[in-house]
Amino acid sequence: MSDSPVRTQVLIVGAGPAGLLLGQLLARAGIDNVILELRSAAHVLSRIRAGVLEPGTVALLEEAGVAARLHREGLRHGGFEICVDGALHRIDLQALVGQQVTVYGQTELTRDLMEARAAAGLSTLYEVDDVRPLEIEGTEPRVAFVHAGQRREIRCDFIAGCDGFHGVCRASIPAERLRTYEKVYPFGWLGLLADVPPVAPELIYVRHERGFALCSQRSPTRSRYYLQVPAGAALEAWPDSVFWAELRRRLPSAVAAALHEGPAIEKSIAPLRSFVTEPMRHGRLFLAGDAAHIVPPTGAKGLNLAASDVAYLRQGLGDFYRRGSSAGLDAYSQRCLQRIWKAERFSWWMTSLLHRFPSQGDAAFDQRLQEAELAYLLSSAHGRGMIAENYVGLPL
Ligand code: RFL
Ligand code: PHB
Repeated sequence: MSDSPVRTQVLIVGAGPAGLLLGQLLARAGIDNVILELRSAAHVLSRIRAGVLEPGTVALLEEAGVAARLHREGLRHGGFEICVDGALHRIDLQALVGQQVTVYGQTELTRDLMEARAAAGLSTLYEVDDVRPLEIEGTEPRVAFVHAGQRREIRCDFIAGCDGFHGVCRASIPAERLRTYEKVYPFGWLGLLADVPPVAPELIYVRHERGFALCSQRSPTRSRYYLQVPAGAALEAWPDSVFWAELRRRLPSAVAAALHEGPAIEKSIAPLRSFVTEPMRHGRLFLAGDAAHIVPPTGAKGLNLAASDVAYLRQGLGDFYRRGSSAGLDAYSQRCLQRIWKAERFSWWMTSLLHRFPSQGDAAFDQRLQEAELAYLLSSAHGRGMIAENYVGLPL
């Protein structure tokens, strides 16, 4: 839909998973909302990102009424492998914590949410420009933007900033009201998507002296692989043949022998960073998802954190409209941040444990500690349990 009312209850900026999921949940609670998205729907769907959903995220998608295809096509995984020195160690999620994760691409999830939104006749404006949240400190905020060459404004009760790390919402909060925490890693992930069967039934996280690698998947016929590359690496240096050869070198020989190669249908490099903004609210503007925080992808937490922010925000807004209570909205930032910092810790820790840090060439001590920590964790039921508990997601 491309009609645009002049007023709505919640104006959502960004049609990524956070914005779309919030819109769907609010609509089901009878709360009117409009989404403004900078890019086209096709562009949003072309971004290949997350693949692993926690059970809590799946439950939220069920509540939003968008989980039918996910249940049909998503792959339920009861464990994953960590490969150290060529040996595979299985983290048995089912046995350790009695839960599974679902492997289902962010692209598919986004498509399901977009279709549900269109079917419900909810208003989404794509390719909007120059989005500006205004009067966020008062009780009548509004958002100005340009759509189809025309300057427009929508008034609202609340603004949800779901516009990702590079969005405008965080930037529209006075800098002195925010504190940010950031860590940039000296490497990135080079990802390749190909229509070949996955090399193994479950994901394999590989620690290797040449650098980290990850074998993931999207379906029985589509694989997603990642390689640690130095920060600033150029995509041109990684033609498909070089990618496959390097991946083989980082895999144990029995796994490498089972690898199916095929032409990349997508290939991109993502820098790795940890980032948190505090607080996640200013006046009537609430930040959710990547707009407020970033984790390195090693723990598979980014999309899942976006979903838990949305769960808290939906609750706060629901209480406001149903009962006239602001308590949930007032507690929003703190509730989110408690969970976020635990996921930040886990993601940083998994990243530190499995990647090769440039300084390790001479800092052999750090490398030995990394090896000792891995050996300890993998030999300890408590160690494996800690990994499993975090991987399936801490309670909301
Ligand atoms: P998004 O997806 O960035 O969506 C934000 C949307 O806002 C739009 N936007 C604007 N709209 C209007 N006006 C503006 N001024 C705007 N500026 C931006 C953007 O166009 C976009 O459509 O944020 P959201 O919704 O918070 O979702 C977050 C997730 O996308 C992200 O956390 C995950 O993809 C992270 N992630 C993973 N998360 C997991 O939970 N499990 C994983 O396995 C996983 N793997 C990954 C990942 C991220 C990766 N990359 C590329 C960073 C693997 C990778 C490689
Ligand atoms: C993915 O399939 O894209 C994926 C899976 C697990 C991760 C990160 C990315 O930890």
